[in-house]
Amino acid sequence: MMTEPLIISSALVGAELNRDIYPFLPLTPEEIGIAAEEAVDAGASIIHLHVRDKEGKPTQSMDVFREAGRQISSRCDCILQYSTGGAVGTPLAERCEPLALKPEMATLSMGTMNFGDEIYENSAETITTIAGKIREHDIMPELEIFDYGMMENVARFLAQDIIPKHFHVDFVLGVPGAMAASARNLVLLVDRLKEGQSWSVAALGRHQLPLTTQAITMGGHVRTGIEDNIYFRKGELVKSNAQLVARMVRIAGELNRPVASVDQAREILGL
Ligand code: KMH
Ligand code: ZN
Repeated sequence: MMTEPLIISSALVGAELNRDIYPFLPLTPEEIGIAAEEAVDAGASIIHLHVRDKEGKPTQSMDVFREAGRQISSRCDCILQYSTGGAVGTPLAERCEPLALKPEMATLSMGTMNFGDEIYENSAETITTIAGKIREHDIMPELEIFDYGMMENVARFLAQDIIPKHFHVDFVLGVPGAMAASARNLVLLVDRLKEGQSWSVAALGRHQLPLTTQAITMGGHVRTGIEDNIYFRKGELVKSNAQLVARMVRIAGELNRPVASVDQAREILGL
């Protein structure tokens, strides 16, 4: 409902950027820890995490996730949400590695899709394997929905008891080749949810600002961060993840939507 505190998730790193594209990208576990602390101080309660190896390339290595998680947790309390998506083409076994660390949350992409010129593979086998490990380690999944058809997969995998009954839904809109980041599409997707289902939106590039604002007014939650958008406004690069979080907090304030503390976020999500 409208007055439910707003959960802000901060997607700090992603798997698609590098320092040539975005010079302020946090890469080492320590840089990631500092970026997370700044984002949480600014109002984020979930940290959506990807990590990088020593060369700055995306990795799903459990060791690097462990160290990044340690760097974050030593600086601030927040809900750690580890990616199981990795980068396009990351082998399934590697995608699952961070789950053994039992973060409070982990992502679960609900279908195969075009990802620009590439294919982001999430076959039934992949979903079943990742969901199995999420269950084994008692982690709350965030279902990543990039396209409307993925909602059919949610229904199917729920009916087959493959995904847990308790989950959060994140609509990731605007990936080239998948569902466009339009106001109408967000309404369509939200209408497909069961009453009371928690959801958020992550929209790419210039769509991040209008769609997250729309989600605030619709009673949903938001994901912001440079994984999805590196421009604060046209021609001006984002300075830090915290800068994007702070703007969400300001907009929520103007719309009379309180921002959730980390404990409130845990309560809302039933963690
Ligand atoms: N990097 C994308 C191919 C997730 O974090 O779970 C997949 C992704 C989804 O970012
Ligand atoms: Zn991600």
